[in-house]
Amino acid sequence: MTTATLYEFELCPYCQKVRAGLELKGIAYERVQVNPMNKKELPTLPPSAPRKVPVLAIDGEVLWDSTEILGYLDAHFAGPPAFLPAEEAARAKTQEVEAWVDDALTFALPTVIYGTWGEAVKAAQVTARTSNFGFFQNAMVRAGGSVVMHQVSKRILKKRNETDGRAWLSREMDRFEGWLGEQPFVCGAEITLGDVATHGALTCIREFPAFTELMGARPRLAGWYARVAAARTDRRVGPSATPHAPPAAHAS
Ligand SMILES: N[C@@H](CCC(=O)N[C@@H](CS)C(=O)NCC(=O)O)C(=O)O
Repeated sequence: MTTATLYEFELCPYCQKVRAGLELKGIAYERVQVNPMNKKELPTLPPSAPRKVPVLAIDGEVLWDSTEILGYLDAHFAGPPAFLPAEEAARAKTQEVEAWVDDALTFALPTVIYGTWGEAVKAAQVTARTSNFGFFQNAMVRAGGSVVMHQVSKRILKKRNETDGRAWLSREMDRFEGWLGEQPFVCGAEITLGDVATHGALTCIREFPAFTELMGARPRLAGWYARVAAARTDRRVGPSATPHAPPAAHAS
């Protein structure tokens, strides 16, 4: 049986895309938290590969880039679900949704994770809790991480000509709901790549108040999120799967 190792950061939407893909394909995987400062846990990569996460070691191969990894999983683990539908228009649509995840959603999400000081402090705590830091690095991340992350969020907003992360995310989710329409999944009755990528990326904010706000305001999105979460739970193999139960309380 295939067992994969995913090298990741907990709050990285690209890594969460891959986790969604692995779970939906029923592939058991282990997670290795990579230290963002030196990335020393990463396996040997060819010089052409960026030293970024996600990296997936699977069946003797080392893969990087979330889009490439999902493509590999779909090619080698035929499904169900098949991430790419056979019909051309559906295939183009689901690829468009994945491209939107990579180009827009993954940039909007950090601005609601790190947007306020309270959120940035919480995010630094999540990173410190889940990473392989030594005592001093851990203390540094808790103290300094929130400042850095808050700055990162401000920089993204400026670069994208946005002023309010929540308003931006809301517009992006309007777009997603437009693709979804009244269907169970973006291409109809079956989960495809666009669902995998969007669900994975949104998983990053599930511990944050913005997630509860978003789902509370959008029953159609909440229904879709729950359907994909149920499929991930049903098909997952092994203990590493992402918990999807909404957190009991949201400390900010
Ligand atoms: N296109 C890549 C993007 C990966 C990426 O940007 N990863 C970020 C984390 S969210 C990273 O590793 N950043 C560390 C760095 O740039 O040093 C993918 O889809 O996997």
